[in-house]
Amino acid sequence: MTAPLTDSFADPIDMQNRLFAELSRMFGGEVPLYDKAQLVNQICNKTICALLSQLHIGFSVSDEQLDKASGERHGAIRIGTPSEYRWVARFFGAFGLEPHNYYDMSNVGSRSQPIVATAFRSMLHPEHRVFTSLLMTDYFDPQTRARIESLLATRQVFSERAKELITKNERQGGLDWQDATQLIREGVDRIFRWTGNARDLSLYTDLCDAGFKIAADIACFESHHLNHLTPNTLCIDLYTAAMKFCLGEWTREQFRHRALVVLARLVPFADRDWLRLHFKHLLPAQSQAFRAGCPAEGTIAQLAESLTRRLEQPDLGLHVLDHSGFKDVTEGPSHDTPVLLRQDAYRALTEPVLFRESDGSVVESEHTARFGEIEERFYATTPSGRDLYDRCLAAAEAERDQNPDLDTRDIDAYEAMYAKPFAPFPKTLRELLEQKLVYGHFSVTDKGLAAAAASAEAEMPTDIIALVRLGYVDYEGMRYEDFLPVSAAGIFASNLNQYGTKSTAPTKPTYTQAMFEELIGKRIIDADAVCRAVQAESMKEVFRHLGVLHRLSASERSDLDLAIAANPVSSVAAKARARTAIGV
Ligand code: OOG
Ligand code: NI
Repeated sequence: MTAPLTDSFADPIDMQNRLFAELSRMFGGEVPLYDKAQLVNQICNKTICALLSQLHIGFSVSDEQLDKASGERHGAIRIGTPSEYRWVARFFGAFGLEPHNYYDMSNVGSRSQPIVATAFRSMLHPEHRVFTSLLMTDYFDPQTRARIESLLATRQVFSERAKELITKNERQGGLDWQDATQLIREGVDRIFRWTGNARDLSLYTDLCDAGFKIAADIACFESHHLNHLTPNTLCIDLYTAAMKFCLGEWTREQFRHRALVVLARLVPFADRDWLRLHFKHLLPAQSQAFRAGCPAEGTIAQLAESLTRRLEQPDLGLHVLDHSGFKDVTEGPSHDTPVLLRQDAYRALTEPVLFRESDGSVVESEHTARFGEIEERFYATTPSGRDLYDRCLAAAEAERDQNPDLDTRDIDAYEAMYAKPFAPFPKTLRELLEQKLVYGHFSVTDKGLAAAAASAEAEMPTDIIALVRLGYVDYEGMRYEDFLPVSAAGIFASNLNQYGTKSTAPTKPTYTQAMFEELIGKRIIDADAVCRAVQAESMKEVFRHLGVLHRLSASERSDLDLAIAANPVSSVAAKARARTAIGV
């Protein structure tokens, strides 16, 4: 058999972008509120860009570029059986989406669910991701388990054509655009589509009554319907305020006040590093060419006023649409701590469902699961950064529990209260790197090279932070590209309106990553190991360029080499640089 020329294959990243754009269109067609929320986000993002162009002289973004920068999505799907899961994993494989990190949701205290999961994404500079859960039926008593499994055994989510295309992709090592387009259609029209059709009302009712809503959400439906599809935003605080205003939860005055606060604090916060995080297609050289500017007198008041006017237009009167309100508080770090990610959402909608029973009868009912999340991503933490985050978060949540509705009474006071426990966290990339709380990518500067050529070898420091301070080395943060088990658990809890699901098995099963990998037929990539390797490779390059590699201590050198060797793909650094600019 002769394989077609590789050139004739569609680029998996282009396929990914096409798939997620189509999924987003599908979701918007099904849920009008989702489409409107996109529009609110776009309008808020434009306001932010208007401010950014005054903070960074030379920065400007066309509508098209902004669409590209904000086209990123993450979805969440919940799968019923290992066999279905293997098909899903292979489907994603055709789009260059590989499993990253293991999430054991059966082990998060009172929020536990019968779920283990991983997230599919590209390893470097991911554009999109899907949090993909597997229902673990052995979490339940034998009778419930048998009922769930026998219903699941009779559904066929992947068509024969989809399976053929997936197999063809693996055999050939790619798909041409004709096949790729068909596979995308299979995903959008069938595999991930919400049909509103369900089966076995009595099982559905029994599972819900017994507190197993998650199992009902998975077993009684005919597809792996997306339960949310999350875009990113340039400023989650502005967006959530705008949504609350458009949904009729906030008055004009409340919104305007909030917009002023949020825009004003972006002035010091949205520095060059912030810009690189939020416009991931921007090349370092492009961002370095911008000059620092200062907004003209009255700019912020003007921006807030025109944003308010736009959101007041009838097309954004979202209160007339079916909705269940917006969440009260944003999850994640405080507004001033740029690590990991911050998320918020409009609450899950109650949607009509038709149960088609085995005796041919059709029963009308409803189901609440699909909701509208949004997120803003920041720097990826090292294990010690993550540890600090977990501690700060626990303290902030304890404060929140002490003051249950401060957020609705006084948002400014709430924010100050929530930010206080995060005070130990530095607020700038430079300090975060100095304290080794986040990962960085380092590169030597012209000044560094000149110094290396001019000065005696022994005078050149071998400490990366010392080199940064001297201006010999430049740095970039790495963006956090994964999920947080605690907030994922909160999402299951809030959109199913159920805090956790207790195991009813004779003995509660425990799950391991190795077991899950066996079930899904793929090795899971450790995202942390990739970040550590990228950082180590960049540091080694810097030391080599400055001629000091041999002066590192044996243990420093072996730390770098071990991190690099643990890298799931070789030559990450080379690939890390190969990204496309959007010409901002
Ligand atoms: C999984 C939720 C996980 C997130 O943003 O943490 C997730 C689910 O609800 O199925 O999407
Ligand atoms: Ni999500």
